Amino acid sequence: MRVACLSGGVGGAKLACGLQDVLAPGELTVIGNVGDDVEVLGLHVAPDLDSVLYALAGLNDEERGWGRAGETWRALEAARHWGGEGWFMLGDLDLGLHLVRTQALRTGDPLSAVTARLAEAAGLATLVLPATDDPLRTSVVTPGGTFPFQEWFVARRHEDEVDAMVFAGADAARPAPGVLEAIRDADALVVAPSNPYTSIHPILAVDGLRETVVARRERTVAVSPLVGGRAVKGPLDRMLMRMSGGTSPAHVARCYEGLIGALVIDRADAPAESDVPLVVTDTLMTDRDAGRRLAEVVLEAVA
Ligand code: FO1
Repeated sequence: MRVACLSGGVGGAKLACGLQDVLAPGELTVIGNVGDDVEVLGLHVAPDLDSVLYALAGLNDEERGWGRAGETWRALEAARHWGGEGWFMLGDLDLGLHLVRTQALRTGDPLSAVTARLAEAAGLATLVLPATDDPLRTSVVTPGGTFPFQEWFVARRHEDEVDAMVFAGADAARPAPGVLEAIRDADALVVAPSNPYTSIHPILAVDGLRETVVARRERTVAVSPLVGGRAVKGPLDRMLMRMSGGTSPAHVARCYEGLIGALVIDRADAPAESDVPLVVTDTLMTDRDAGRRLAEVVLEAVA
């Protein structure tokens, strides 16, 4: 069974792990958001792709949610000591990946080729594709101004309310090689329990992506990132309330209007009504087994 998964960072990475565990090697393709990418200390950091790579390879820090397990921070301490920027936490192990990626990008390799090499180095059979190789950067429009995504998320601790998102470069961004084919040819397309506004919409903003998903909507299932109307992590509940007027499954489904054939929701959010069929299960991925169980339910929903 061929499965494609649209994914942001932490929640997406967990479900991708579950899908990888229940599928045969090579059956899963993860298409990751690059709108959160940021240049720090001259290095190209791709947080969502890295969360997926690290989780699939079993290298991720489960408690923190991002970065690597067993991380140390000596290089960052040294950078701060010498007056370098220190607001974005880059660990020593993590930095190794950013060095390799940045060097390859500087020699002209596309992000998709570099990501494929990183996945291969991690021993993954799963294909990890950036949505686009072209520059696409998310900014967040707030009452206090418009901020680059990571400035809002990390430096300002996503405290500002959000009025809108801007995906700079989306007009010119073409899908990375293999992205449209993976979406079109998959037996099931899964939209991970990531923040629709910050993680999934920038993927869909890439040229041809949305249309390709619309064309196969019946075999596409999204997993709601809410449990009991609250975000498992991050600012999604506040964003939904302000931009969509509520945090029910119907409000989540509306973020994917015309794109999905079913929405998987947590038991804590049922009973509920929505324009798309709802599948009720436990969506909280507290450990790898829970991710595997959720993956099974998700795949059954499109069978
Ligand atoms: N999140 C934070 O809240 N603070 C950080 O300093 C931080 C550093 C960081 C470094 C590498 C990386 O891959 C992710 C990192 N994240 C950090 C997480 C990241 O900002 C978010 O997970 C995503 O961009 C949201 O999907």
